[in-house]
Amino acid sequence: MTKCLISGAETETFLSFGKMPIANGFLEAKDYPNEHFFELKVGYCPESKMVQLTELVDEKKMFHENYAFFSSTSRRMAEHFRRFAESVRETFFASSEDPFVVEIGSNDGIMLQNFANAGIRHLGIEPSANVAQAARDKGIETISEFFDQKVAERIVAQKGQADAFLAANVMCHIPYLHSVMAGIKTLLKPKGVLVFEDPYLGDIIEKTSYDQIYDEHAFYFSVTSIEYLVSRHDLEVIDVIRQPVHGGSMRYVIGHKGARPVSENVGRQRAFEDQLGLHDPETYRKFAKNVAQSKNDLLELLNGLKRQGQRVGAYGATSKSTTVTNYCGIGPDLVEFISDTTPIKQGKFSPGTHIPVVPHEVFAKNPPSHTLLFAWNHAEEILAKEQQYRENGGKFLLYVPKVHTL
Ligand code: DWN
Ligand code: SAH
Repeated sequence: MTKCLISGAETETFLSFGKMPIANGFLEAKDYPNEHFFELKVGYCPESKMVQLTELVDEKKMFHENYAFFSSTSRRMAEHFRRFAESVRETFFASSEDPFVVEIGSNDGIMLQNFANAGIRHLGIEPSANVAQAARDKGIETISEFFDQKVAERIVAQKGQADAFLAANVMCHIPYLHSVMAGIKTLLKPKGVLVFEDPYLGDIIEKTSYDQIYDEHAFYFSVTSIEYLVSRHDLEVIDVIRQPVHGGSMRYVIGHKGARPVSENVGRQRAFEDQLGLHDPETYRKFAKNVAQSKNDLLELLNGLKRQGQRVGAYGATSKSTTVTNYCGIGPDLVEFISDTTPIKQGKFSPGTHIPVVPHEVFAKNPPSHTLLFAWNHAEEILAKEQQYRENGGKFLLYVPKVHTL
């Protein structure tokens, strides 16, 4: 039994994927003997309703000067963050004379560039030094640290309080969320807001998108579990807005308790979560069964194609795919290569099962008959780009929400 990182109550482990490597640990063959493995297990806390990993990897093993994920690899995500920034400015900056925005997990500046370019006071907090440097190169003020309460207090002392505190796909990465929330509480002006988004538990359950579960994602949030967390810091969820990105995300808007009106969306979504069974342990047992079924279906498809002598490649060396390849046992015998546009991943091998990662040019030059879409969350963008491949008879294989061929 493991204690909930939010409530301290015992969690109920409902799924184990077995031994897993670091999801973003793309490596060279010479480093195979030193590859780090841990047990990937997920639990549910009946007290806080928080779904979470029950064994964690040290953050310094995941976020460092060779971090492999650069946010600006997706055009659609750049557009998403442009609109995100615009809505924050329009909704929350109107009455502020010299607004100040802080973002954690700011990566290569995909969101903050929109504030920097508009001359708005900003600060990025990004522990992975290489992506932080990419942001600085674009003129975005960034410090390379892990955000917590201490860092927050220092920022307040040096720069004053913030109008908006932003976080996209990072809050769910931080196990010490009480320290983070205490820091945000001190950092926000009286009318200041925390706006953050992460993959939504409701979507993960409904779509069996089990590949969202990997070392970096310590939590799988719902409106209910976020309300439990923030209420302990005298903060309040004032709005929730579903987002289509990353396979289904939720944006949470949070303010000091009583400082702003609460939208009807909050109660509505809470009721939806109850209906969906997110507070019923049986839902998670069923999810575990669906995950096992998805694995069987995918292996049947890949083994069938192999027997027919078809060539199968993959598209997008995602963090998520590390869970799929290691849990299903998919190595270079079933998937020839993974095409990815990120230079730091190219020429390396995927974590655990060691599939070669190649530049897109390799895919384009000699395309396989079938392509497993590991970056299924970017399907719209990728299918539009690869129209010619499909017109020439190439097929995409997907496994969310069910295993199917396009
Ligand atoms: O939460 C997280 C999200 C935001 O990003 C992090 N923990 C890590 C990372 O997760 P991921 O690696 O699963 O993210 P993506 O955005 O699904 O990764 C897409 C990958 O596919 C990147 O390596 C870039 C690549 N790609 C490509 O080769 N061609 C992407 C597109 C759109 C393309 O056209
Ligand atoms: N916001 C970007 C990047 C998400 S990847 C996007 O949505 O595309 C998660 C990022 O959070 C990584 O760049 C990682 O280095 C950063 N991170 C992890 N722990 C953090 C912490 N404690 N404080 C600030 N950033 C953190």
